[in-house]
Amino acid sequence: AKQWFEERGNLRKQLESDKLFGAYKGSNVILIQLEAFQNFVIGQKIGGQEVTPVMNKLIGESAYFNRFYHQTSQGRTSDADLAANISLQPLQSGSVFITNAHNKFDSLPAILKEAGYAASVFHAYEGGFWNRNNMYANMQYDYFYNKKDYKMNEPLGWSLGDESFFQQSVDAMVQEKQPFYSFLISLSSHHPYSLPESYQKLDVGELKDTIFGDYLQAAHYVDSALGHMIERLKKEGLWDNSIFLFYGDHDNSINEWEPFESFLGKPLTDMDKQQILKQVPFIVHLPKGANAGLHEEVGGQIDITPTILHLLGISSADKVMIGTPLIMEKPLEGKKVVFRNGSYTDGKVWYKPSNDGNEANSQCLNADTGEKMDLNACKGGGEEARTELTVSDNVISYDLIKQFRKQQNP
Ligand code: GP9
Repeated sequence: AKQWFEERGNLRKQLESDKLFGAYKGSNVILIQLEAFQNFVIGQKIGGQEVTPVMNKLIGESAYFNRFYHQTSQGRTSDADLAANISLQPLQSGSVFITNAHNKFDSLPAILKEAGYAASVFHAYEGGFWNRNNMYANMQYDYFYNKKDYKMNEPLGWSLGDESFFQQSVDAMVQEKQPFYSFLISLSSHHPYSLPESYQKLDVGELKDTIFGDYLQAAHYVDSALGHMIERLKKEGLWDNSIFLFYGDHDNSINEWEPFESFLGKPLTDMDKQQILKQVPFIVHLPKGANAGLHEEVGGQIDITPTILHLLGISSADKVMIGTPLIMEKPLEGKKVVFRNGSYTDGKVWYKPSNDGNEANSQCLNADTGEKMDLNACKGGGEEARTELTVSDNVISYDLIKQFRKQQNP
């Protein structure tokens, strides 16, 4: 495992010669993880209304990744957090936040603090959920703003509405010494998505009172709350000196495809469904709207921390991380996104490992059409995917980062 991570670190080292390495040195970082937010709603309309008008507009002045994937497993929201802030794969079962909260990790907040940043995490729910209290202390956040720190002035669903959650979180950011890292985890768009009638601003027609219709309403509400947060950041003078990023944590667990098809206005192939299930948006707004544009190359949650560190010019060459930076002058060739079940995609192929352990029964599919391809086209990649999962599992299960560091400084 040590050698594998050293090689990955060397690759990131080479990428430091890229022009964007350090281009946003010293900026604040505001990263938002949106609950169950999938990519398929972006740019779509229902009943003539845009589902995500704020995001659609923001995309015009941001880097937007439309082939970006969540890499979660059973640990759901906590797995997304692990991938995004620690750049390791989740375990096959359980949640690393619960099973390995006392490990040594190279976390984004810890690295940023070493570089002189303040680091806080915000989530308006019980601090003990997903063992966050312990995990966040270990990740070295200065402070975890949880339910007890918020005024419950907009009770909604499990807790506080995102509108108020975002505003109260900015209240805290304004007080923070700069530069700061703020990580926010939203909650209002949690399954089963039903919002009070007065919150349902979209006319979803016959989807009204279905779980899918409710999901669209929830996405619309989150989009609007995010818009108000952006206005507020501008007013507080934080917008132009911050890197503002958000992504979805995982799929929405709506397992019937008919409403997706009627919403998207087309029948969906198996590959379409696969892509929809795994794709979450990743949108990066850089100060002054610089480096905006559509990125069609693949990326995943594991790449978020390396991307942020690259833009800030903080080397991650000696850190135990899987990901590679996604915002560079020239995207990395041969980039692959590996999923917990051993699948991977590079944008051209989609590899599906067999369930019976017999590689001959694995499938290599065209990532656009789903057409079967010669398995050899996925062979090397399938092996790389297995290795990535194994080395990540070993690092987590045997707390190897502690040992690596002991070997470096005995
Ligand atoms: C609760 C929230 C929900 O704090 O993060 O997590 P999920 O059920 O989506 O994993």
